[in-house]
Amino acid sequence: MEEYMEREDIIKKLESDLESIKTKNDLQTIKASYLGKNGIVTNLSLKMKEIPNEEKKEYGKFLNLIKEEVTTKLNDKEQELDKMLLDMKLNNEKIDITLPSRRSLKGSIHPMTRIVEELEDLFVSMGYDVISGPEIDTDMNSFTKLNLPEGHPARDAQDTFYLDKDYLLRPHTSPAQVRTMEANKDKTPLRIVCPGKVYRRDDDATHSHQFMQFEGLVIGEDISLADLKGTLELFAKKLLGEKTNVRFRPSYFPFTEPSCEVDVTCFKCGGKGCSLCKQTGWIEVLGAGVVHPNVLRMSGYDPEKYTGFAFGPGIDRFAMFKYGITDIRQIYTNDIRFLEQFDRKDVD
Ligand code: 2U9
Repeated sequence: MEEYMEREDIIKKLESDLESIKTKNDLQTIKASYLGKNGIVTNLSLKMKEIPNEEKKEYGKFLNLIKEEVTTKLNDKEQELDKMLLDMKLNNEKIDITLPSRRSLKGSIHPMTRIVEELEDLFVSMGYDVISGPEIDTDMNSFTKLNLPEGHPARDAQDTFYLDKDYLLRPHTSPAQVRTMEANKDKTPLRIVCPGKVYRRDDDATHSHQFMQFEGLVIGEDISLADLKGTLELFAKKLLGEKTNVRFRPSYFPFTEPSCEVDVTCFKCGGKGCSLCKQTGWIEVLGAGVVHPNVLRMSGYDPEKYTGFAFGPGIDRFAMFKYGITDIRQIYTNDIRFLEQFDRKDVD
């Protein structure tokens, strides 16, 4: 009877101990004070040796009962605590599904990519292949094989980014065409266009270190200046509008002979004369010409059998004209407010 009273007291004390706890750590402390090394229940077990033999069985039953009761109460409290902590966590992480969602930023096609894709489609429809090449290339592919002899001003380190004496950041995409000619070994017709970034050392208000070119090269039998004229007229009308006129002025490039510079009707004033075209009605858009026999020979094409034409526009200004971009830096600085305008259908 005495033992049963003691059991009730222990359970009451345990209940009151458990009442105010808030954390699992508190629970661990209480568990240790009942079932741990010097705990209340553990000490009761140690008393067994003092109990007379005839009462040992009864005391054993009492010990089992109290251990079971204490363990159950501690486990119940643990479950209660787990539930409370989970409820608190869920409450803190509650999402109000009636709130409007945050706007997620959508990608858009960059204006330069649009121009490149439009030009690629046009030339692919005329039977050209689109090729590419490394932006770091050799002095040999970039100059020597294009008939630019040593000592030519364009080879000057003041105009070109040299990495060492043999390697440079390509100043035009022409070395990629040289590579394609050499890989094709005299096979014709060769019709290729090569869009890509090129690098020059001039950087005044109207030039940037890096710009985008879209060079083209055709090699075959009986390819003439007339083919070049027809191709570039089509190119200008498709890209800038059917009313666009084209004019050819004689010029000089080491890799083409004869060479010409090509003007188109001013895209701002339609040919009347304005500040953009300096009142001339024309805008220069590219250089072109008939491929020099030395260039054909150096990359494995027999100039006695084949002729070719090449052209090389910088295409940044086409994007500026098409999309009404007034500052060329906007093309390269990737300001999201600028770029997201090109998501709209009406820019096409
Ligand atoms: C090979 C042979 C010939 C590519 C050509 C031009 C004319 C030209 C520059 C002028 C100003 C581009 O924007 S710019 O810097 N280029 O005028 N480029 S013909 O001729 C080649 C290319 C590859 C094998």
